[in-house]
Amino acid sequence: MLIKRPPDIPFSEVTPEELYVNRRKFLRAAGLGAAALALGPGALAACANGEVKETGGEVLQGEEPNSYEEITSYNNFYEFGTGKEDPKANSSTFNPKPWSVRVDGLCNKPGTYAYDDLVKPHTLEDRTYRMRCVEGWSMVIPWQGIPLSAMLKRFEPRPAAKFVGFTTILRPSEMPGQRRGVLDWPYVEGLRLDEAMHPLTLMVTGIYGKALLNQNGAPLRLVIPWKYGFKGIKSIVRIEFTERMPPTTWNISAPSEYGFYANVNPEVDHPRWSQATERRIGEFRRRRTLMFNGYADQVASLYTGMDLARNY
Ligand SMILES: Nc1nc2c(c(=O)[nH]1)N[C@H]1C(S)=C(S)[C@@H](COP(=O)(O)O)O[C@H]1N2
Ligand SMILES: [Mo]
Repeated sequence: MLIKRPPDIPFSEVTPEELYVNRRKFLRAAGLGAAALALGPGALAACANGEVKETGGEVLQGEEPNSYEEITSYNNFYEFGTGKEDPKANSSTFNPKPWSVRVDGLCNKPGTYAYDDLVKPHTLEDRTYRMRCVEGWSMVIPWQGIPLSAMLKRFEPRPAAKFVGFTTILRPSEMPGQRRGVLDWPYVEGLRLDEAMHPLTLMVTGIYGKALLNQNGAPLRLVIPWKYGFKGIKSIVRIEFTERMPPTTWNISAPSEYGFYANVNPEVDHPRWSQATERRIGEFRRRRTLMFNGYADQVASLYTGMDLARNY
């Protein structure tokens, strides 16, 4: 679905948040909401370069997106401090331009790719996803980005590649958290290649149609909506195809608490707290957490035969 805007008004003068929320209300009023927004990934024809289309990540009844203010002021990004308000307060001097990503490991097209080379060949898609943090809070976020599969295919992963690892920038001069040993820096994450290639997995460039702010992981960050938020590594500078499972920062930090898979699962508690319910930012009553964060129909088959309590 194309986001139509009046031809004379530059995008920057439209308030994206109003545009998105009003469009949803309109769709719902027309009785189209669920159907129009529940289209599976790839259900719509690709459109020309630079345009935006909306697919995948159905928005359910009673789950309005969080506000731009909420999404950009309540964050986890330990490079800028451990408090929820620290990333916004401490990231204004971080400079994500210019940006490039080193691609290496088991692929035929390794190299250092400039941001524009990575992003420009693709159509940006709008995907509103339910997001669940391992600490027990959640949001609904209108991401904008590129299916990770489309980006990775261009590097031609070799058959021996079974995993893909990601690394956040190491820049202690602009990231005060990296001047302290709270975590092993740089932050690293990883996915099994089939998880990385799943149509829901997104390399994100924006929120509400605006370029990512520093606190949300500018200029490129991952989003895997059926996994706990810590898998969604921010400010990525390296992508590596590997045969073996790559190390992941929270697993290194506390292996008995954070595994490699980190699939949202209300039945598998964190050793120090239950994962059965969550607090949606902006709401008072807790919600029940959904298996695979509500994306079980799309992703459960990735884990057939796996013991999800062991592979947490
Ligand atoms: N590099 C890096 N990426 C990170 C983190 C971090 O501390 N450093 N925090 C993770 C956690 S725990 C969560 S919940 C999400 C939060 O993303 P958001 O602030 O955009 O909502 O980012 C993830 N990505
Ligand atoms: Mo998190």
